[in-house]
Amino acid sequence: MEFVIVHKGIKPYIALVELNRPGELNALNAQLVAELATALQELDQDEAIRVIILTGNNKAFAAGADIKEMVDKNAVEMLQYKQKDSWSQIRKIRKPTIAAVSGYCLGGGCELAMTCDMIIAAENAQFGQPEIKLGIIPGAGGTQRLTRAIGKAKAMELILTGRFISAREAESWGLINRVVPAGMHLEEALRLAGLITQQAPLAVQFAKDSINQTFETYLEEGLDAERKNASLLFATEDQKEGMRAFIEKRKPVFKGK
Ligand code: DAK
Repeated sequence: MEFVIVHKGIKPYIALVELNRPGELNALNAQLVAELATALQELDQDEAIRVIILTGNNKAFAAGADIKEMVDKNAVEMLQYKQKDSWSQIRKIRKPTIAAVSGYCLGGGCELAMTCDMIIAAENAQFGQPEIKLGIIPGAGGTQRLTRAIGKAKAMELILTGRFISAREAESWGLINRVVPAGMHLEEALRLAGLITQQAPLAVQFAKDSINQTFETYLEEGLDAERKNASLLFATEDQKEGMRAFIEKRKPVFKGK
């Protein structure tokens, strides 16, 4: 692989995957993303590995999708962009993934970090979705994952202005797990990964799968399920009792029926 390096054996059960295109601040071209998807899929099948850490270099985790590769593409070519398959392979990794971020984490780079299950950032990290400044919008999940992570108002602000936020701000907004001093992000990611490797591997994978259901269920489906459950409760004695007690200005006596 040219743009991705896989390190095993640093600590038991942990693999470190390093993005390695430093001259372009790890800009994500199709080859890099394809190599990354292949590396992650192989590690997902490797019984000796329980947690995967994804990192860049000190200056950049990744400064976004490769603008030079995209500049002349038309809409149809973007819809058929090969990267799409690689991104969906990355999203389907079953083992827990931790992004260890230093420096720029922008656009597709920020989307890649958000695809990971947890994010540890060095103090010099900067996060942002600056696509708007290029006349486009995030196309690898940014509008969805950022909104789920930090809420609508703040996601609107970041995506509509394209401004960068510091690691501290990202932490206080709930985008990342925590900030550590510059240069300590890998050590902290390894420490966190080490705690997870001590747990039952299948339980860890099932927990990840269950937590991700929260994000993979559409709001429409969520609202539908909520409405059905709320309506169903009108078939219980406790609903009648609770509402009558309110009207009769007394305490309800609930029976669980
Ligand atoms: N793409 C290509 N090259 C990049 C790059 C990028 N995203 N970011 C940096 N580079 C290159 C620079 O061109 C420069 O190369 P040379 O000129 O030396 O050949 C080298 O990396 C060093 O960058 P700078 O000289 O600019 O370094 P500075 O420290 O001065 O500035 C910076 C660092 C991060 C502030 C600056 O490089 C920057 O603003 N970079 C672009 C950040 C950005 O706009 N990121 C978002 C990219 S758009 C979609 C799927 C995905 C996407 C869209 C659609 N579909 C499926 C529809 C995603 C889009 C994006 O991510």
